[in-house]
Amino acid sequence: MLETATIIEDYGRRFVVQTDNGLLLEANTRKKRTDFVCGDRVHIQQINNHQAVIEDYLPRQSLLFRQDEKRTKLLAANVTQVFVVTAILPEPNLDLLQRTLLACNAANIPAFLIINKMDLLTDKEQNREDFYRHIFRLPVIKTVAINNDISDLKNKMRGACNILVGQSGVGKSQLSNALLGENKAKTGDISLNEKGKHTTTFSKLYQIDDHTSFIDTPGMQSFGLNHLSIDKLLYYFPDMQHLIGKCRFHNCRHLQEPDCAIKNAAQNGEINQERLLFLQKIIREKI
Ligand SMILES: Nc1nc2c(ncn2[C@@H]2O[C@H](COP(=O)(O)OP(=O)(O)OP(=O)(O)O)[C@@H](O)[C@H]2O)c(=O)[nH]1
Ligand SMILES: [Mg+2]
Ligand SMILES: [Zn+2]
Repeated sequence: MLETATIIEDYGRRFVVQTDNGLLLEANTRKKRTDFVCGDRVHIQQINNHQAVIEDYLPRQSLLFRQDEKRTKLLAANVTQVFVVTAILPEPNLDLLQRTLLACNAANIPAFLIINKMDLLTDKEQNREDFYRHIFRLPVIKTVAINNDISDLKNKMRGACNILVGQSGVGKSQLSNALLGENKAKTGDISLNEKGKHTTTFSKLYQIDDHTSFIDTPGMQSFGLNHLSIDKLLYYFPDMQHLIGKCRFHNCRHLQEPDCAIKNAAQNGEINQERLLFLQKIIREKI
């Protein structure tokens, strides 16, 4: 008999599921299927007291994923809010950040930006916060995870299925522990992370209360956007959306074309020059 469960730990091919009766089971897939992900609601066949096979997933409310030439990497299913975590240290990877936010917009999942490690603040950081607000038009939440200074985050998460994503070492697992009020997630030293070693190696879904959950994920280094089509790209740039359809050519790629509304706007300071360069970089990847 099939039972319904939720994937709460995701090791790629191996999973832990929680049945609707609260039972935790190790689960594998049939035929090496890899199209399941943390947050998925699934039908399972229980094998014994601690093992099950995942048969299929139920319709998804949302799906966050990245895609490069080689493969599609699912990040989470059914999340209703994404928290993109940055920190004062390590230095934010702006390319990764912008890509992540494009993917959130494309997946139609509201995003928030976290600046963690505010205890390490310097003057430079103020500019960065303004930049984020201006460019991404997103709520910015400041936290100090090590001091459990996360009340804004907790409020924003309430009642939603949330996910923490971002580069390695920004404090996603430290935030997870602060949210849970106990040290369940392993946290790591940044110096190790800088050598490319990620502390968190699998995604895990935690329940805060009956209506609130979040997923802690492994750090990301890249974010492929192969799945976004050129003609829809501008819709995912909140700072450029108003210029859609204003270029001389309807199929303008905003590169060499004359009378390009995007390039003009960047020239007169209406949109940020770095954003134009980022847009052009993404477009060049697609032609
Ligand atoms: N000063 C300071 N350090 C913090 C804060 N939050 C986290 N850290 C430290 O930053 C380091 C990395 O934290 P993690 O939570 O492991 O980072 P992560 O984002 O989960 O990293 P990955 O699992 O590799 O993706 C640890 O040494 C934490 O103690 C903070 O608010 N302030
Ligand atoms: Mg972690
Ligand atoms: Zn144009």
